[in-house]
Amino acid sequence: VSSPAHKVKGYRSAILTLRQELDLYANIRPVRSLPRLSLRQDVDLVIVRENTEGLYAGRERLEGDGAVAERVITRRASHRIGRKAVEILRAEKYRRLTIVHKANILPLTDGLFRDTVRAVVQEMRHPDENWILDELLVDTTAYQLVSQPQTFGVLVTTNLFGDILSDEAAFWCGGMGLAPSLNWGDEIAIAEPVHGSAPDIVGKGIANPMAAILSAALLVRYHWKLPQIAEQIEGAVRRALTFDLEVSENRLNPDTTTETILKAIIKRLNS
Ligand code: XYM
Repeated sequence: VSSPAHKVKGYRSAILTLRQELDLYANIRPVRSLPRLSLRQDVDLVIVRENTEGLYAGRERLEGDGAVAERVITRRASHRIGRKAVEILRAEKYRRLTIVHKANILPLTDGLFRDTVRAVVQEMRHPDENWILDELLVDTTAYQLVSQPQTFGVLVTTNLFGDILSDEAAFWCGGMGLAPSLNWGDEIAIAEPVHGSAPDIVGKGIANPMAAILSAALLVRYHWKLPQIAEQIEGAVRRALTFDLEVSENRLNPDTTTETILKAIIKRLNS
């Protein structure tokens, strides 16, 4: 999960390879307020990120004086991510679905993404469903995720925009240590915290396991279709935060160990 930030011959990111090879085309990244850590308690949104193409297509090359990256958008990938967004919206009873793009600057690629997602959403929508479908430029979305995060429901977007916006939005669940995600295809899913690795704290026993545990809960909820068990796991995390762990100024006490957090969650799972 941590690739070097320079070119290494023959190297390809392991997690990106897994996403592409296993066709894990949707990256589901919920952001929900957590007790005591979140600076506001009214955030409940999900970023549905296309996970196989866009600027992650791996088409980058040196050319003349510079370098060029190709941003690939296909109808097929846009269609299936649009479908996934509607499924998530229905499962969690959200009231708003927002298509996030930059079609003013990228009319061909993001125009195709926006129009394809819009068409599949409208096709799937029943006449008696009354949620809002809208669209927003990615820069405006970035601003509104800071200024009014409580107004969002499901956001559906392309790969790199989803990557960046989900780190930004993770602030509202209480920080990167708490942000879960699910790489999800039709056959296979991989749970993955939004954060990467943290080589600087290896072996110290202080990594926060909550994002990994909440990611496992997503696997249970969506891939194994056991929402009640997912709620038990998520509830245990919330109760551990509410009753057991030391928090000051919306941060876990920096001396809190991985083991302390795990023990608190396990205790609350059983109560
Ligand atoms: O190999 O979630 O360093 O898109 O940027 C993960 C992958 S870092 C790596 C992502 C992301």
